[in-house]
Amino acid sequence: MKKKTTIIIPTYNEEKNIKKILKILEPKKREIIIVDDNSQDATAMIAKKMGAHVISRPEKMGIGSAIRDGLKHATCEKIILMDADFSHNPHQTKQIEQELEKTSVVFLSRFVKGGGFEQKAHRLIGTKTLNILTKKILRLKTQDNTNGHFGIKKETIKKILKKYEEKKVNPFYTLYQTSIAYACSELGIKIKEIPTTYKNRMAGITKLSSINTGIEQLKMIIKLKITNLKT
Ligand SMILES: Nc1nc2c(ncn2[C@@H]2O[C@H](COP(=O)(O)OP(=O)(O)OP(=O)(O)O)[C@@H](O)[C@H]2O)c(=O)[nH]1
Ligand SMILES: [Mg+2]
Repeated sequence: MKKKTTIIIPTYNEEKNIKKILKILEPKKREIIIVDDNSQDATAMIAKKMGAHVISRPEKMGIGSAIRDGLKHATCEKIILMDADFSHNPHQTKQIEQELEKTSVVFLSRFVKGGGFEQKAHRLIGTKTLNILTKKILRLKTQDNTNGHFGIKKETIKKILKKYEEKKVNPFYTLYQTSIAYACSELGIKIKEIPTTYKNRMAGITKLSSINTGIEQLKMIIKLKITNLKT
């Protein structure tokens, strides 16, 4: 039977999480694309063994470009983007797929009723502040625009990427969900937000610097703000 969902996961040294998460995501039923940046551990090998499609890149090149490269290989009508470390709940996959039967874009939101953020206080404050700034400056209606866990129809993301290409703006940076939210808002594409709880990574260490991500995000929201996607 033809698979209906592609799940794209960027990875860098996630050998302690990858087997468990792929078991839940079921590569037999779904097209799973792992974009691995030359992990120094067994991440790529385990992912291949479990039936995922592994795109191996020569060095650590960042999440945004990993998602861009993963999307180039996605063949299914429904696309889900998420991390490998269980911060994003893999058990919500079926729910996202069901929502994508009815709507084009589904955001998993930590900041709507029923959502949660189980992390240290300083992370919560940093994430919330960045989210509030992002929402206010870009006049977004969605409550969570930086989680990185969402579902989107292939035709919708194609339309959005074409728009960014026309405007010569690269939408693929670390918190790239914001450029999707902004495009939806400007182009009148409805987003459904469903609650989720963001958890501490299950195993392994972080690969991102919060400060660099924050600075990049501030630069990007200014860049997006001056980009008119409506014409
Ligand atoms: N391909 C690729 N994947 C990356 C890169 N940096 C991080 N990742 C993956 O992107 C996802 C998010 O990175 P994390 O290190 O969990 O970042 P975070 O969620 O801010 O930090 P944690 O608190 O540790 O969860 C994980 O699946 C990482 O393995 C990269 O440069 N390239
Ligand atoms: Mg993480």
